[in-house]
Amino acid sequence: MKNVDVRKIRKKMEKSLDSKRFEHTLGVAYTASALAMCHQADIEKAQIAGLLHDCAKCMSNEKKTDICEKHQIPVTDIEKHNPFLLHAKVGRYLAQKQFHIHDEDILNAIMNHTTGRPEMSRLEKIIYIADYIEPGRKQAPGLSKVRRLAFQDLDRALLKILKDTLDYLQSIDSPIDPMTQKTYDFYIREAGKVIH
Ligand code: DGI
Ligand code: FE
Ligand code: FE
Repeated sequence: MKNVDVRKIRKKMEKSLDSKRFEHTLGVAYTASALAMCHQADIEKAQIAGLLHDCAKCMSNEKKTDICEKHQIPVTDIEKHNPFLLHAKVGRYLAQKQFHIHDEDILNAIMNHTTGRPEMSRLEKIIYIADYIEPGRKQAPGLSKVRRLAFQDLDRALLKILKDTLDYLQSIDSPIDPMTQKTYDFYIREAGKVIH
C-alpha cells in the first residue's frame, strides 16, 4: 500500500484507544495478517484493516451519533437504539478522513466487521473472523474449534461465528441487527450449494 505507514497508524491507535481495546486491536491485526498468509490475501491490507477496525470504539454514543448526523451517514433503527453498533460505520468514516485510507476493500472490512454482510470479500471475512478469534478473546463457546477452522476454511468459520453470535444474542434477549440475520441466511444458503 502506497503512502500508508502501518507504524504510524499503530501509534495513533495506541493514543486514541484505552489499553484493553488497544491490546485487542493488535490481536486482531496480527491474527488477520496470519489469516491473510494462510488464505492468500493481502497481508498489509489485513494489518491496516485490523488496526483500524475499532478506531471509533472508544468514542461516546453522542459523538458517534453526531458524526453520522453531520456527515449524512444513514443510521438504521436498530443502530439508533443500540448506538454501539455505529462504531463500525463511524470507523469507516474516520479511516477515510483521519487516516486517509481510500482502499474500498479495507473500508468495507471496517464498516462490516460487526454484522458482516452477504457477499463479503476475502478481506472482509478475515477481519470479521480475526475480531472473534484473536488471542485476547476468552468467552465465546467453541472458540478453540473456530480458531482451528479459521485456518482451514474461512466460510465454515464465518458460518459458525454467525450462528454462535445469533444464538448468543437470542440467549441474552439482545435485538438482532437485520444485517446480522441477512448475513447468516446468505452464508447458510451458500453452504448448501457446496457438496461436502
Ligand atoms: O467491537 P468488538 O467488541 O471488538 O466486536 P464487534 O464489533 O464484533 O462487536 C461485538 C458485539 O457485537 C458482540 O457482543 C455481538 C454484538 N453483535 C453482533 N451482531 C449484533 C450484535 N449485537 C446486537 N445487538 N445485534 C447484532 O445484530
Ligand atoms: Fe468492533
Ligand atoms: Fe474488535
